Amino acid sequence: MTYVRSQFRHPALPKNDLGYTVDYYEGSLSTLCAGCGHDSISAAVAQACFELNIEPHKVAKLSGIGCSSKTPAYFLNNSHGFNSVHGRMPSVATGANLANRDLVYRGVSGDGDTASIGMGQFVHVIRRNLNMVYIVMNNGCYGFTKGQDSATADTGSKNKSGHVNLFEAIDLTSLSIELGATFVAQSFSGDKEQLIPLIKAAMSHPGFAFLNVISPCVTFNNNAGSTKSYDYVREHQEATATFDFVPIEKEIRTSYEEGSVQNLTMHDGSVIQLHKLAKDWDPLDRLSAMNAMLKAKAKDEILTGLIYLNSDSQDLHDLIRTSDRPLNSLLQTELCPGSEILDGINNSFR
Ligand SMILES: Cc1ncc(C[n+]2csc(CCOP(=O)(O)OP(=O)(O)O)c2C)c(N)n1
Ligand code: SF4
Repeated sequence: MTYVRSQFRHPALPKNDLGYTVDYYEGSLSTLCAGCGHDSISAAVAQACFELNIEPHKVAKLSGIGCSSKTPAYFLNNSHGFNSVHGRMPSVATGANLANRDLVYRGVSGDGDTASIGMGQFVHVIRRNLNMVYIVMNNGCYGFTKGQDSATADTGSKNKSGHVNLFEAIDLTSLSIELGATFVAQSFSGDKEQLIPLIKAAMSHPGFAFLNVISPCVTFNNNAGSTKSYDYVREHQEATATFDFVPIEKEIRTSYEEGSVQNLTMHDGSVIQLHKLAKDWDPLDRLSAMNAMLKAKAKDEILTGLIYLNSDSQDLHDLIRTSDRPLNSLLQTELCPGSEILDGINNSFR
């Protein structure tokens, strides 16, 4: 690990449509262990925002506590950020999003942060369909507190200290489909070809977009016998489809054979192109997505790619019919209906 980052940038570094180079989307130098999967996910987030021409000041990064929750410091230095309390990122995200719907909300959490202390908050943010991207950097352990098994550790998985986990794993991906998440994907930190377009699609989704990313902890859970090690995931990863994300203004060009591609048009007109590999699976059908997850589990496979998309998603603002203008920009005169109308409302409850 090096603590010195060169300030030199090649003058021919490509610029995006806003005139920024990718380093404008980077953050501080990471202090995570060299080889930690979380650093690859941070790099993928920066690359996705660069390619999508996102203005960093239009993004809010939120997290809980853990090595994973430290990562927002390592991408998008020019964005808003809030490193909250262990497991409590969803409620902070909900408050921020309700106050200002004009930002892109990106939550980062760990499997400990989400599947144990934060489980109550996680399930409720899903049912409310908050418009945010929620990334779990899933290493099956509590990296930050020295590698104890987390609730996503698979039954029979062995950690570095030789302890074998006896308990059933919580499968966050299946759980989020069950609870009504409207965009659900699964990926691996070592597969940036798949991860970057998935992050881009998640950011274009109007509603709760969940990304469960297996992200090996090289220090505490990368040993033989672990089911969240680099070797195990590479051997058991089973992609549902190869995946392209075509933003709204770009022309769709495909090199796939006709008939083998499924185009999923998103709310804003951008398109997800799926070249399907998995048979008997329809990403627009919740039951089919659940079945695909169960079948993969029975075969010890880790299904990756876009698992489920609800293209009719209505986010929390749509559901509770808030104003199109962000609430934090409304004046008191616009917010207060006046005592006559308030009296009428009060009388209607009598
Ligand atoms: C209320 C509270 N309880 C416990 C802790 C201790 N603690 C800090 S991080 C963490 C778990 C981190 O694991 P995970 O979310 O999986 O992230 P990782 O470090 O593996 O990326 C725990 C138990 C805490 N900071 N606050
Ligand atoms: S302890 Fe594990 S999760 Fe934490 S930085 Fe190191 S490798 Fe990553």
